[in-house]
Amino acid sequence: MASVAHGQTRWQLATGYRADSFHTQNIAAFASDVEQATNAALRIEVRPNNSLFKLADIRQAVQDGKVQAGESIMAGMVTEIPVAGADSIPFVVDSYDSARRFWSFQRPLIEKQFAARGLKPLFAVPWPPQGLFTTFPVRSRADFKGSRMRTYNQTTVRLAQMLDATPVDVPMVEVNKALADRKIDSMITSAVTGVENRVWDRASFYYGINAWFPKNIVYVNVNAFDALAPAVREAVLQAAARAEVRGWTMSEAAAAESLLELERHGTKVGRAPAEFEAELKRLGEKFSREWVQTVGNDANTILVPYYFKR
Ligand code: PCA
Repeated sequence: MASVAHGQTRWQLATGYRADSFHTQNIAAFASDVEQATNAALRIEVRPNNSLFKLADIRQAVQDGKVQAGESIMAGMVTEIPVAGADSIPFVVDSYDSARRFWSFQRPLIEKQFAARGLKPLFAVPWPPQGLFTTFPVRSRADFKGSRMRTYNQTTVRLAQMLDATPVDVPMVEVNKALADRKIDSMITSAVTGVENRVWDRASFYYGINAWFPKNIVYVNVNAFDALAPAVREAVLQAAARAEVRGWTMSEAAAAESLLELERHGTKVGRAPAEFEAELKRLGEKFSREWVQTVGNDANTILVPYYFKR
C-alpha cells in the first residue's frame, strides 16, 4: 500500500474513532507535524471512523502490513496482549499524574509485546476518567439487576456481570443510536464520549466514579518504519513524543469541558451514593485479583513499582 513517488512515502493510519474526537485531532496534528518536518517526504493520511478497518481489527491489519499505521484502545488487545489491559483495572489510577507514572511502568512491556509482533508503538494518550452514565438514578447495585449495560472491553464486561447487568457490546460511534433504540440503560465511559454521542436525551445521570484512564495507542508496522530514511524516522519519533505530551493535555482539557457540556444539556453530574461507590471499589478489587492471576508476573512488573516506587 505504501507508494513512493518522487521520494515521497505515503502511509495510511486507521482508527476506529471519529475525525472530530480529540484523539483523532491529535493524530491529525501529528501527521501534519511529520509532513512539515520531513518536507512532505512522509505523508500520513488518517482514516477515521472504522472506515479502513474496524477498531477491533486494526492491530492485526497493521501487523499483517495491510495498512502501515493504526490506533487502538489498548485494553481492546487483552486477548493477545494481556498486559495491554493494565490501564483498565478499576480504581488503580486516579489522576492524570498517576496515569503518567503508570504508563512509564507499563510502556516497556508494551514495547516488548509490540516488537514481538513487528509493531512499533509511537505514542499513547488516555481517555478522560471513566464515569458511570445511567438512564435511572442509582441508589444501590440492585438497580442494575436485569438492566443492560454498554461495554467496550473486558473490564466493562466483567463489571456488568458483577452488577448482574447484561453486557451489551456497542462500538463507541454507535452509542447514541443504542441509547435511542433503548438497547442500553447504562455505561461506564468518559464524559467526553458521552458528549460526542449526545447522550443527554436518555442518560440523565453521570456519576464521576473516576474508575480508570484507558489509553489509545498509535503504532506503525516496523517494516514500514524501517523503510524510511533515518532522518524521516527521527522526525516521526520526535513528532510522536510531542503528540504524546499534547494528547495528554487535550485529554485533561476535554475531561473538564465535557462535564460542563453534559450539565448544560441537563445531565445531572455528581458523585455516586457513598455506599454504592464502596461496593464498586470492592468489585474493582475483585477484578484486580482476577487480572493479576491471569496476567501473572508481568502484572507485578507494573503494579509493584507503581505502588512502591516514588
Ligand atoms: N471512550 C471509549 C473508550 C473509553 C472512553 O472513554 C468508548 O467508550 O468506547
